[in-house]
Amino acid sequence: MKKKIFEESELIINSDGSIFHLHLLPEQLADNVILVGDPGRVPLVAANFESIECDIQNREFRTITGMFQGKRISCVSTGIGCDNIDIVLNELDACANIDFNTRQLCPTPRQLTIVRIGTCGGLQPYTPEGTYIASAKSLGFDGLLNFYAGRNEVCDLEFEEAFLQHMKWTGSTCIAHPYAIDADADLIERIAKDDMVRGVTIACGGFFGPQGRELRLPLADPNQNQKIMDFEYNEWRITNFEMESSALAGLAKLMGHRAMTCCMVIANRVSHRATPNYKNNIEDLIRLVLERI
Ligand code: R1P
Ligand code: URA
Repeated sequence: MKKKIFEESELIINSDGSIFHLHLLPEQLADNVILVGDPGRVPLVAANFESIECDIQNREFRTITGMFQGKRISCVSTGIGCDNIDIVLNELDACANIDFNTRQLCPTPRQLTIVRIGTCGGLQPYTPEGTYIASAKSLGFDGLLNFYAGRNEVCDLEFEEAFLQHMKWTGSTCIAHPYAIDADADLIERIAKDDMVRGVTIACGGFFGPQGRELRLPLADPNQNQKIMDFEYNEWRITNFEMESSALAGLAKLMGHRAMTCCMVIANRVSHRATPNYKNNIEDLIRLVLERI
């Protein structure tokens, strides 16, 4: 069978041979990848490395590859949101699995291990500020995974249906049709020890309305957050809001990579408290993940 060629418009490669947005050469990508939202968090992760191989930045995407306790690791910033995760995951996967010279798939698939370290909002009394939450399951309020074939084969359709019914988001009152997707179970086992709550994370396409924050604009569903906090299904409860875990878990699963997200709670929506100066506290979470990845 003739091998597929990825055309110039579909796989955009810069004149120096690097991938379009990340500016990364395939050989600069390690098998272990830490994703962070804030580009300023990349040097914080890399401060733990014993040696640094490359430090590349374009737009909000900064990558530092280096060695940590004998493991080669790339730390990449994604900026904010699921749309950026689409760019980062597709470009990392292209670096790992497409030969940029021939524009064809590499003969042997390469699997990446990807852990996102982020911040989030806690939704339960037992997830106060400072709690580390590993997203065993994510509910995507974004529509990203719906654009890819195979979405139904990797998603938990019963969970999706139970959530929709509970929210009463049906017919003309349907605000979103979230997709439910599990993180890589082995990776969760390895990274999420007793110091992390294993939970269900809602990944939102926004920080305000989609997370039930009401400033000047009223919400379409004024009871949204209360219903989310009350939702229970097979002993699962929704633990937190952030903005990337669903796209990461979903795309990684479809591509054959192992991925998960763990976040530190910086605001709790039950107690209405927040810790905006979290930068120092997240260093402990970074260290835990580096040691366990
Ligand atoms: C919003 O403030 C951002 O913080 C969270 C959300 O997912 C969103 O990206 O994650 P990061 O701290 O990784 O950016
Ligand atoms: N990140 C989010 O997406 N939501 C929060 O409440 C805090 C951090």
